[in-house]
Amino acid sequence: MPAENVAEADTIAALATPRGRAALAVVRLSGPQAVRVADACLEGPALAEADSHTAHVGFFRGADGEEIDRVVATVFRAPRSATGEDVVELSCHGGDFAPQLILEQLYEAGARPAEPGAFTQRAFLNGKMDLAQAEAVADLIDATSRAAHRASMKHLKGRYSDRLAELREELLELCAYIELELDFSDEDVDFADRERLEALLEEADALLADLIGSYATGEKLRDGVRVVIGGRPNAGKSTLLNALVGDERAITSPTPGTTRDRVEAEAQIEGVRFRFTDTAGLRVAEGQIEAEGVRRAEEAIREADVLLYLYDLAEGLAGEERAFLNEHAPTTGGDASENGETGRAALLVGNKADLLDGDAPTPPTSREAGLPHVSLSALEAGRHPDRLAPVTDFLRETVAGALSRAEHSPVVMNQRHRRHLRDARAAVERAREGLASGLGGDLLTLDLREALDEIGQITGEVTTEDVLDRIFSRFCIGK
Ligand SMILES: Nc1nc2c(ncn2[C@@H]2O[C@H](COP(=O)(O)OP(=O)(O)OP(=O)(O)O)[C@@H](O)[C@H]2O)c(=O)[nH]1
Ligand SMILES: [Mg+2]
Repeated sequence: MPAENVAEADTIAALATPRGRAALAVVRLSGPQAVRVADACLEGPALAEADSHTAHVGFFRGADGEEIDRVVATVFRAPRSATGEDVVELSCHGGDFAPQLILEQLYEAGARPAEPGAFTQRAFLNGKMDLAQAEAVADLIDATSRAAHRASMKHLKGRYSDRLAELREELLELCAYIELELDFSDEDVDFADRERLEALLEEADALLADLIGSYATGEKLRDGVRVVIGGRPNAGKSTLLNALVGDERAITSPTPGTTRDRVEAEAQIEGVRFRFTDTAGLRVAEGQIEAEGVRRAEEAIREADVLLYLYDLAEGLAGEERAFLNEHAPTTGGDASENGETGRAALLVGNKADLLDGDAPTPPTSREAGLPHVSLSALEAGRHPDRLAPVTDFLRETVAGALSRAEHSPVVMNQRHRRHLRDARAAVERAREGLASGLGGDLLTLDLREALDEIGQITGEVTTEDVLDRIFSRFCIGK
């Protein structure tokens, strides 16, 4: 079980804020000796007598008695602290020296450097949060968009854990029914109402499928939506990329074949992170480098969540482009079972609308080559971002389902969780089949116990030292 026995835990210290120039920095201490170690270095307050949740100003002194900094020490007594142990947080001045000198002195006085995630690990071991919530702390720190931040905050508050706990309860209840039936089998008492069992298993199966399916959403919230801009040379792909990210990231020129390699840039649209890739124009290449560029472009299109396929309105869409789109364009619900409402999508964008004098731009709802179709002028959109609306509205649309889902129910953002959920679901399905084919109760409970075990590994009810070490090593030091 747990990597660190709470009773034996020593006292750890680490810098909780980034190094470098800043107004303040925070050094954290946690463990049975936290107050003693801090007191040994402080002049002024006597933390040993301080109440929990109180702050004290004092001078922090080095080994030779030299004043290192004036600090505020905040005391949190076990178990009413973030880690469940005695915690002292020292707010000192930022910069490269004061926090480091303070840390070194704390190590001298008996604390030990904290491993990455050690504070959160202790919080988990002391029952302050479950494993899924502890992982949500790491996700929160890593969040690169408002949407990802919001989803991890939900996990941190325990909504996801509650859902898993309910499921676990139901499965436990099922197991209990069946085991009861086994115990009394001599007396021929049928405790387990088969229909109720079937219904419960079906419910568990659906819930697991739903959570597994949410991973496609979770991945997009966590890593951003991959949008690839494809099309023939000179269609205006690089111009569109620059307009979308509001920066001259890619070189544009009237010479076809300007972009040779992928160019990546990011933008946040309504709190969602979009990762745009501009690609080499698709055509029969004139040289080896361009051929490689075209190969990379095709690869990027295959991997994209969203394809923006650009063409020059004056030239129209060529027959071979239609054929290419037919074969390669991602379509909504490509992988229906796991992609759910966040399926891959493609938009056809007729570009250089400014050059078509008189002709009205294509209405946003029209379809072409089986795809939704809009038109715009990427060149003008670079100067007037509101003219990007036909494209940004579509991008927003592709994640609207994902976002509203994230608002209302838990979204799995973690690969480890997905693995356990899949294994749990496989076990539940085996149990369902077993039940249908009249399998014995003892074999049924084996499958159910396995499902329980898999779910328990997500929240940390069932875990091993290795697993914990791996999970917490992802964290930053001081967290
Ligand atoms: N008038 C007009 N010109 C545009 C528009 N979009 C792009 N262009 C011009 O078209 C030319 C090609 O644009 P790029 O963005 O370099 O085209 P590309 O698709 O990236 O081309 P490759 O990298 O060669 O594949 C440049 O001279 C752009 O200024 C537009 O909406 N209107
Ligand atoms: Mg280009």
